[in-house]
Amino acid sequence: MISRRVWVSLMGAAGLASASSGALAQETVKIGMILPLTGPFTPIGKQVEAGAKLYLSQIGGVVAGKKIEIVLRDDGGVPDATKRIATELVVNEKVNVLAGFGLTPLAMATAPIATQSKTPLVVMAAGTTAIVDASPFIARTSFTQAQSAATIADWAAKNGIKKVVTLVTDYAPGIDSEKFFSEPFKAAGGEVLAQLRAPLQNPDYAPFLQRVIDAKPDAIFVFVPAGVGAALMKQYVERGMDKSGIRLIGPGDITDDDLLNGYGDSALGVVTAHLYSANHPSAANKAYVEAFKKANNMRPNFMSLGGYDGMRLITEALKKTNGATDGPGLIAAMKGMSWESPRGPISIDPDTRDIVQNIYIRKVEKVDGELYNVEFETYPSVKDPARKK
Ligand code: VNL
Repeated sequence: MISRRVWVSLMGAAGLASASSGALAQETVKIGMILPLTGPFTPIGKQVEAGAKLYLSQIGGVVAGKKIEIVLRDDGGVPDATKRIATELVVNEKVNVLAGFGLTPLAMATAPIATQSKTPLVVMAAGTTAIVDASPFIARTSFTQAQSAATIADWAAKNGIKKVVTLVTDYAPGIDSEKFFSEPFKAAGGEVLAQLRAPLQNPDYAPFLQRVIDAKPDAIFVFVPAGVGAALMKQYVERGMDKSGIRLIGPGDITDDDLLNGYGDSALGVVTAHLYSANHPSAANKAYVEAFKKANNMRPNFMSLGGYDGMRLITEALKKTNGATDGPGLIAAMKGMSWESPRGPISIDPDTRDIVQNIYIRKVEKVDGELYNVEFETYPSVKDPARKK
């Protein structure tokens, strides 16, 4: 924790420094982007970075007469590092906006800095509902776990799935996934036989999957964070669960476009609910996938959209303020914005600053020799169900 006194003096020093650095500083808007670019969650950082940079290059890097500069930093996925880097970016680099945040604890650790320094903070990856409540300066362009969890609950209950065991990674977005699947699923007449939680660090899924097999459910509902789903998928297949009649369902983190093709045919038929598929059939998405692949030599996954749309949110807000960068003005400009993203139509809820978006039900299928999540049903304009009274 930074004490209030130290904070005020740091900010005072920063103010003096910026006053003397003159006009040049005003011509550039700095976006401090903090992402995991080393460690197990590197793929998340890479996707968000690639999405953000693609959007910026497409608009030529200038908005409202100001040059937009991304100041990129690696936190290795460690909350203390995220917080320290955010402080450094605000105080020394004088960034106008903070952005990125690959996992919930990283966004949560940084929220007080956004509040204290009145710096808008755009969450481009993390998905726990509580994040946007942690500071009035936070807006989100990624997703909430509840959006996908509640949607797959509705779909499962209507499609002959009666008994489910849930298995989630034991941290905030996993707990949200478990709760916002189980509650609506039970309300719709479904039965949750067991709720299992695996550790975030070095999980061994074998004992959990054995308990699932013993419980004989119709389906296992799974949430694991993006980028690390392969270990679970491998054990699911090794135990023959793909052939045992226990279906795998969940939010789409486990079949994210980064990993999916590596799973092989055992992933065929897995049904998930999520905000994005690289296979999403729209002109905007075809153009996005093509440009993204050309620039990065990989498929965009759902995390990339948080970066792409996040840069759009920031730069459109700057247009609205005619380039003014004061925090309260920028965050006010972000509220209520809407546009067509490669994922479909999205908006920023003016009351919560959270994203509203379509959630699609998708099935893993082979398209032109590659595995994709093929969308077959749409739940339009889903507001975070965790907020409904
Ligand atoms: C989170 C949620 C992270 C969903 C994820 O991947 C994910 C989070 C790293 O809020 O921490 O797929």
